[in-house]
Amino acid sequence: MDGTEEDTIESNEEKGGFFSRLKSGLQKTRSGLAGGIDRVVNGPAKIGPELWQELEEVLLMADVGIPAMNWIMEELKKGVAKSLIRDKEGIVKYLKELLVRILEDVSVEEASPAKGLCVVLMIGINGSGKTTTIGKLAARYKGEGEQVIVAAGDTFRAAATEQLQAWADRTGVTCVSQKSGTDPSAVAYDAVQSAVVRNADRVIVDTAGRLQTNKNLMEELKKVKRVIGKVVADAPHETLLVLDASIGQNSLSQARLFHDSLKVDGLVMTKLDGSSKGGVLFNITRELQVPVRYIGVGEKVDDLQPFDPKSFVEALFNE
Ligand SMILES: Nc1nc2c(ncn2[C@@H]2O[C@H](COP(=O)(O)OP(=O)(O)OP(=O)(O)O)[C@@H](O)[C@H]2O)c(=O)[nH]1
Ligand SMILES: [Mg+2]
Repeated sequence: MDGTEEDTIESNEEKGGFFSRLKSGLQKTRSGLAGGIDRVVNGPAKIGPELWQELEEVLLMADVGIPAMNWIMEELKKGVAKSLIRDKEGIVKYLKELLVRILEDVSVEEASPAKGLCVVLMIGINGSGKTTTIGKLAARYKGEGEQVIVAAGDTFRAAATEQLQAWADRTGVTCVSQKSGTDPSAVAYDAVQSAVVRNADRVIVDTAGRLQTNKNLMEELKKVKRVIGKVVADAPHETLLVLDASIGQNSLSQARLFHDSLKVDGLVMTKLDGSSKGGVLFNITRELQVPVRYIGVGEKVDDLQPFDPKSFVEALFNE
């Protein structure tokens, strides 16, 4: 066996590992969404109003949301009218394609610059998983050979800096921080400045996450964004909103608020492990037209992966 083959097998195994964790993490969402669809399709109703009604209910119960549900139902009916769907099994196949389409229609390439420094700003309410995600991302990019700096921009919560510093120590990246209570935009400024000086590849800026209803938070984050742009003209290259999947529809209203104030480039869905509300991902993607970039299925460093619409839908439907 030559090196290339070994590499392929190894990376497949890695994928398999994450895929099976994703599958087991999505178990609750799967039993609600795919399980519900399965019951409807294998039930007595023939293709027609009763079956459509039952499918609508399953989609809504799974947190897919009304707009996405309406679109899916319209497309399914069109599929039947055009004879693309001929039987009830055909419904499942078509529905999976529609779900993938919702996620793929917005999945654009990561907006990092072709070369040079990439600045990532991480935002989201408290407890959503920002700091943990930064730790996981730092490890990932470091592993790809990048020089990574993380910035402790959450100067509000006690121990936030220590938490990020611990991730930095564990992954062997530099953490830029200042004392508690410092203006977070000053920390971000310093971090980006020192990244420029050191010729680093990536800066990931952590932020505080008090409740989104707190207007000051949005103003503070806007300032951080502005200040970063003063050091590097087109930075931040990526503003990533971290959302806790387990809170279901609430994450949609959070996402709207953050997107309105800060223009989000991508989403990170954390805590998909054990959540029954994974369906909300379709709702948010479709409404905001913002792609999911990463998904988290656990607390460990390798429990974060770039988001792939097809594998996600596969994991949702396959036992
Ligand atoms: N099960 C699970 N837990 C996660 C995941 N991502 C983060 N967590 C946990 O969620 C908790 C909160 O994560 P943090 O990274 O501290 O969240 P934060 O957004 O930085 O919170 P604040 O700093 O308070 O704003 C921690 O206990 C993490 O270990 C995930 O994908 N799955
Ligand atoms: Mg934090």
